[in-house]
Amino acid sequence: MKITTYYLTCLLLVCSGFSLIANAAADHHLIKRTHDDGISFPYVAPKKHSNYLKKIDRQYLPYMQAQPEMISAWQDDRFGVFIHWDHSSQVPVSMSWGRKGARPHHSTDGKVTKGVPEQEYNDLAKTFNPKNFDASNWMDIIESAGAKYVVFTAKHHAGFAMWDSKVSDFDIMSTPYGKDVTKELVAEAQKRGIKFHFYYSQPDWYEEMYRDAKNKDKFNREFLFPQIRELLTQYGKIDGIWFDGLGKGIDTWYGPELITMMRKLQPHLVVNHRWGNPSWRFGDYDGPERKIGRFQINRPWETCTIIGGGWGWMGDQPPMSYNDSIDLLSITASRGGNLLLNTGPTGLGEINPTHVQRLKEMGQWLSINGESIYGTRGGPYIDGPWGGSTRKDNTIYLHLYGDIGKELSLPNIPIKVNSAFTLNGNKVEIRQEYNRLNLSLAENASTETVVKLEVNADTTYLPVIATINEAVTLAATATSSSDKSSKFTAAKMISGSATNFSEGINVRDSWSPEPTDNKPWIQLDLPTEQDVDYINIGSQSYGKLITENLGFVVKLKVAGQWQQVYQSKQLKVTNGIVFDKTYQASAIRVEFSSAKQLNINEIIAYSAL
Ligand code: FHN
Repeated sequence: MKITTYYLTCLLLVCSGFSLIANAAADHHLIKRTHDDGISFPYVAPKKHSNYLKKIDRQYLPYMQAQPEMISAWQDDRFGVFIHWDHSSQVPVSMSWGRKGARPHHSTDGKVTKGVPEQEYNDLAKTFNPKNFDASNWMDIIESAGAKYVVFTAKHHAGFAMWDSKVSDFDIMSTPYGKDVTKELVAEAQKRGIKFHFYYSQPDWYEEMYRDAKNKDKFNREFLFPQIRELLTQYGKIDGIWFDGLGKGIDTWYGPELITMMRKLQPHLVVNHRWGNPSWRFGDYDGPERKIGRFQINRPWETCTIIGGGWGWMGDQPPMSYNDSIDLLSITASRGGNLLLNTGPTGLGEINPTHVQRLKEMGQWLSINGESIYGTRGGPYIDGPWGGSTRKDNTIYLHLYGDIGKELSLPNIPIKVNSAFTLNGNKVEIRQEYNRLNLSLAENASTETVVKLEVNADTTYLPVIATINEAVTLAATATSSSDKSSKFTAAKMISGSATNFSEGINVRDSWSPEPTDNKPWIQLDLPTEQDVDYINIGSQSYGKLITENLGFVVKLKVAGQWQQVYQSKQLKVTNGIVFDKTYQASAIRVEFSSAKQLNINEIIAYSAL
């Protein structure tokens, strides 16, 4: 059977290859491969990356990437929990960014006007005594979430070391607590088979050697390298290092030499891309932050974001909604990425009970649907407002997080579907008719609906299948009932630029109405009438809980007349909508039930393929 599958797969490849060549013959530029389409194999690194490799000492080359099997195992894990915790967790401020002090070699240095005064912030080490910290309880929580790895802040930008460091007195051993919490956490994770990665900020806003720009060599040799060596020799098997270099170039940290030292100490390490400038795409995976990455299956990637509040403890902020947490996991996996979801424990060492509850609920969902996440890869369908797909061996999983009702029609897959059912046990009717795959569910789809398609070939080599045409709203003109301020205008939402600085990055622009606006709406006028089958409405960002009952209706202007085509009782972060038919629309209008907590960063309409 395996051989048949193999030859069938080869036949598929040849057919799809011929069709590509046939098309390309008509349009030769299609054959040109770019590193940046996220789909072409093998992945082609940017020129600045490959040119840099030509210049470095050859001895470092074998260490610049993880072993392929380690990367594949990391991708199989799919879901990790991020923990931001240090001495500053005693006060509800943004870790490091909440310190009103120097930020050497950062663009905001000398411009900080708010926060806890530097000395007061640093002196929090003198009172740090997390007497309720329980490493076993933390790892039980991570295990109950269904997470397979943990990334723990060994040292954040403000320089406090959460382990017993001989290189610095600004560490956990110099606090009233005086015990090595890192040692306890690593041991508990190893006991459970949970993989352990250290988050480590190379920039160090406390360490004198770092401040002195003339002494990069001294800082690297006498501080950075020794601290990394400590983390990789004091705690047994470590699975990864998660650098946070704030965009600085790879030579700032003597990158090739550093990674060689690391992999000689722990050969199986997986390392992210922030030991160089992220755009050079060094490291083993890309790392979009506070947003879900694009559909990318030719290079590993991981989205990191907050479950609620901020990175470190910023007061007892609630987590995102359950639906948003499952959407986040499903959309990320469908696009080919891992999800790293952060919680910030308190200064006493407690994880917010509402975060614990949400993580456990994610674990319950994974106990039923985990086979559609763990060990899978993104595709073969490219996601759309309807949902997305993951694949493994002879199985395709359809994550129907969009509001499709009971029916969905997708472009057909070039292999036969032998069976179809939802992972929570309902029958699904599948009709493969020529170039369409049509499915009918027994009940309306919801965030939790995952359809399992068992097919008669290995899905690994299936070419990706697009499901949506180009967005029809990119050149739209946006107007609104009101704009909260010049920072939150309807036009800015269309531009999609990111100019708002938040905890170290710029987050996407968005629209909010004036708080007093009791009939808020936003309208997109299209340059010409367009076919519209789908729409995606993006609000807030993952990690913000919408507590308001925020309902909305969608209207389309068809033949000059407004028609209400959709309504929802509750806005989510990602609102994918599949209309009941194709509409020829010249404008789109979304009317909301309240202005409270209303913040929209995306309204994109598409026609179906
Ligand atoms: O500045 C940090 C921030 O505090 C947080 O640690 C995030 C996590 O990815 N990284 C930096 C911002 O990109």
